[in-house]
Amino acid sequence: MAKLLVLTLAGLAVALFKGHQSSYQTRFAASREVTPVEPPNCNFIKGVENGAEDLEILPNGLAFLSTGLKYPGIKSFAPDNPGKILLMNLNEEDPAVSELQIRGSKFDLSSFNPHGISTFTDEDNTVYLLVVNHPNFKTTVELFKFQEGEKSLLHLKTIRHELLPNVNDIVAVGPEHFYATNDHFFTDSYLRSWEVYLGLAWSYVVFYSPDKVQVVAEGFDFANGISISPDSKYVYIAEFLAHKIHVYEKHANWTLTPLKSLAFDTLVDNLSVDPATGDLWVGCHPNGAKIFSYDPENPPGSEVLRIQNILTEEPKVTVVYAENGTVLQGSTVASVYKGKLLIGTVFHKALYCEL
Ligand SMILES: *[C@@H]1O[C@H](CO)[C@@H](O)[C@H](O)[C@H]1NC(C)=O
Ligand SMILES: *[C@@H]1O[C@H](CO)[C@@H](O)[C@H](O)[C@H]1NC(C)=O
Ligand SMILES: CC(=O)N[C@H]1CO[C@H](CO)[C@@H](O)[C@@H]1O
Repeated sequence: MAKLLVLTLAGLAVALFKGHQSSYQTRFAASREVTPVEPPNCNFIKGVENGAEDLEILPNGLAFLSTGLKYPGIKSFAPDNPGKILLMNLNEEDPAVSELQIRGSKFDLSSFNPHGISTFTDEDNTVYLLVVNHPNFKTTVELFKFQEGEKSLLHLKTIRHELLPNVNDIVAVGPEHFYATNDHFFTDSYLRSWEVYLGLAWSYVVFYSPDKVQVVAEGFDFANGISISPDSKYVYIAEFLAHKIHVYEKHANWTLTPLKSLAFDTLVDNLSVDPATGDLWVGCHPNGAKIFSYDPENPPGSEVLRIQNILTEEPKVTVVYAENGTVLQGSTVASVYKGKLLIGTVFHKALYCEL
């Protein structure tokens, strides 16, 4: 009897392990091959060597890039250097990046670990940059005012809240109003960084304003990128390990209701919306397992998708860029400006392509 019990338990353990293994294979797209797709003219952006996890292009062609992310369990080529915010003017012939100086006596530059970024431009054309920061593996959202003439960011405020424990990405809808994805995994707890393998779907989305903070969507297997439609009516959320993009309707009271979801064969990271067309541009990880266990001999690939007509019955999905990591490792974000495509990565380089 005891023997039978042991055998049953062993069987159960094997079944659980197999089940877990196959869910791991699927969630992390561990064995997917990449068929290369390359736009005709792509060049590395000089000066980006330690990732450009997030980027945002203003309607006037100025692009902000967050660089130097240290994410628990993920490769960094410069683990001791603080992160930076870079600026690039896409109207220039051969645009170069320059570092934005950060001003403000209360801001600690040495622990700056920027992650998702988002801008908000008010009626007076003042540009605010909101940056998810992880000083000492905690989460804050930093509010800066962009001072274009001085090429600097003036630090105005640090936002912390118990409903913002491990933020990945944000999308600003006002200088101090934003939606944020809490991915659940960004902490200094070593154990927590392994929970990503369990598929707990404990990740959620929060609306933040100075008066009210509330959970507006939950139950995600790693909520990652978040963005908003040009008419501000819809919020798009990338569910990284479930390979889905969810479309939510946004209400006047800031709550969200689910409208539809699209499934993909790749890990969807950050989303950007082309203000001119409403198309979604998605930075993806075709084989996510390689992101979480970095091997320079077999690096993670990159993939960029364009989604047209997402609200219709038949959205059109195009692979615009795909590469096995020989050129570009671990793409996270893509955005377009006047026929040019900018692609950022977690810890590697950034590409600038003609479409
Ligand atoms: C927010 O607005 C939506 C749509 O009008 C409504 O269904 C919902 O009950 C409202 N929620 C709250 C908490 O007021
Ligand atoms: C990646 O693709 C390049 C060019 O297509 C090829 O030479 C290389 O062997 C591939 N690497 C891997 C790891 O598949
Ligand atoms: C290029 C781009 O738009 N990236 C987006 C990544 O996600 C953050 C948070 O939603 C956006 O603010 C960025 O704009």
